[in-house]
Amino acid sequence: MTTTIDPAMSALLSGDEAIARGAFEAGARVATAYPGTPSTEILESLVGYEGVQAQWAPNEKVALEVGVGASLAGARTLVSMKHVGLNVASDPLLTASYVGVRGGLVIVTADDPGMFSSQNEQDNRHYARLAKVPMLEPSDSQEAKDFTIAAFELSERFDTPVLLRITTRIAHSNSLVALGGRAEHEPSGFVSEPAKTVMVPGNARRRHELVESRTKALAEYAETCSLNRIEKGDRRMGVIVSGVAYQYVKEARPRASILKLGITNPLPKKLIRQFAKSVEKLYVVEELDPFLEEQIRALGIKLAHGPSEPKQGELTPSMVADLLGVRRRKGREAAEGLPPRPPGLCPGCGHRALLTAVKRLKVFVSGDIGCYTLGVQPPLQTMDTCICMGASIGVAHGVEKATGRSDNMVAVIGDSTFVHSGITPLIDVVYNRGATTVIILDNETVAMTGHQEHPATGKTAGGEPTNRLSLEDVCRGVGVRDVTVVDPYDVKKTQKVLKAALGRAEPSVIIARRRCVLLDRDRVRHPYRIEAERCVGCGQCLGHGCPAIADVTPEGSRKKRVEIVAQLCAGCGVCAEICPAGAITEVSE
Ligand SMILES: Cc1ncc(C[n+]2csc(CCOP(=O)(O)OP(=O)(O)O)c2C)c(N)n1
Repeated sequence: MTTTIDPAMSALLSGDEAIARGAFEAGARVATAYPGTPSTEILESLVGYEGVQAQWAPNEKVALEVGVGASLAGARTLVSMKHVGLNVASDPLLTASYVGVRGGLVIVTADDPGMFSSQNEQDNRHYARLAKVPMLEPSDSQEAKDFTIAAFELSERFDTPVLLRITTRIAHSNSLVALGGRAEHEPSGFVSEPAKTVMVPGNARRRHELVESRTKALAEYAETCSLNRIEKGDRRMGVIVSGVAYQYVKEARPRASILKLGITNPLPKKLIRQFAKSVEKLYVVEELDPFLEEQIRALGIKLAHGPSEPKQGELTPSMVADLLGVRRRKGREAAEGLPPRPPGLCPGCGHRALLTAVKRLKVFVSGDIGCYTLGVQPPLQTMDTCICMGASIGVAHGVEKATGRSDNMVAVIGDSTFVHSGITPLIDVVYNRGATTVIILDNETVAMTGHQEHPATGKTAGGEPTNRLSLEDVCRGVGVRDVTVVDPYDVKKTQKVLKAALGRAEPSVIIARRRCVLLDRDRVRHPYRIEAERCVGCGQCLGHGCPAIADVTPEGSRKKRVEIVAQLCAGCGVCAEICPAGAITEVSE
């Protein structure tokens, strides 16, 4: 599948933007997603296209369920999420596979090998086999667009949801894309057909039969379709490859013969055998798990390399060059020798203020996923667990049930994460007579993934006003009687409220509400400074890890010397609050 690009009708797009463009051109009517790196920009980009109803869902499961509904009503629908999002959406996915579609249903899973911004690096190609749905893997932005359109067509032709898998490099790399017009697809409307859409066992058994025959038909289709192609080259070396690894193979061995798989589930076995026969030495190059390799070996095909172990981290062009025996001049890797720069909380971040109060209480902190997870780093070090989105409350409740105590621990969870999957575990705490203290860090946005809206911000994906979910009302509604809202900048008061909550024999929720400092940049605040004469050199202001506070202690000195970098200071005043000597003051004009 090669596209000739007319520069006048093209644009430089990231893989994410190209998928959005593909959905638009394919006539998608509905797009729904939950943010997550590296998939977020797909929906953000779709918001800008007329004719597509693009919206954020509270979580990925809901996103997919909305997608299933829209598809069953005949609309072409795109659902996008990061790899771990598919775990959340896996329940509807596995049965949506049985139900099939009416309007094409394309589900994008954006995997993150190397964990640039994720809690694990699972290889979601396994989901395609598990759910028995076709999977397409583009290798650049042009293919990201073309494969999206092809995925809608496949979905309707074979009555199946289609998984489109990208990885961070594809999602976030830009390349030229030929643009086309939109082909409108009028939704047919919902037609009642319980045998197809009501998955009671009797119906599901019949649908399962169809799923198995569908897989056979898809495998047959994969043998000849243009998404899989052989690039004939030097027959001494043949490489089977998909996704971004294709680019690395082309770079390392431009003359090798290549079987480029655009469909990685189900595999075209005859095509693979035919290719294997046509080359002397056969290699499989892939990132993470030996997903293709194991299936190819199971066909009895011999490879030129030994069985691969599951890999960790991203594949790099130099790793592929090594794998294919390319002799390289020893140079430095691009990132070699650079100091590591882990992300940190911003100056003025309300999360830091809140975690400072938590740290002082020396409690066990059941953490969650969001900017506040960065509190695990020194000097704050106020995070004892972090498993997956929404886990903080359940984990805390488990610790409480195991130890019989709730006065020495808190659960911390962000506003978006609470809406995503924190409400049901809070119900569990109430239902099972727990007394866990839950802190919702409400910065009125999804900060971690780049400031998206969510139900408690009162704005839609397009920034229009909508019904605002009240976190207080939700907590009270599920039965928590002790709900308090605090401003985390007020560290002393927050600490007091926290202490009181820990002493209660019932569940408490503290909503620490402070808008994300990056969304509040227009607000004029004066920086703070340290009055050297009053500073006692205790170093307590350094303990909360604000990047605007610099340790300038001369070597050998026991007394700390500290300075505030005015250009970085956001003027939150939290350091002034925690300074025991009153040595930090606001700079007046
Ligand atoms: C299942 C799943 N979906 C999406 C993500 C990506 N992600 C990480 S944190 C986060 C939400 C953070 O928002 P919030 O809880 O409000 O905290 P903030 O970053 O604003 O402090 C998201 C969407 C993820 N890690 N797991």
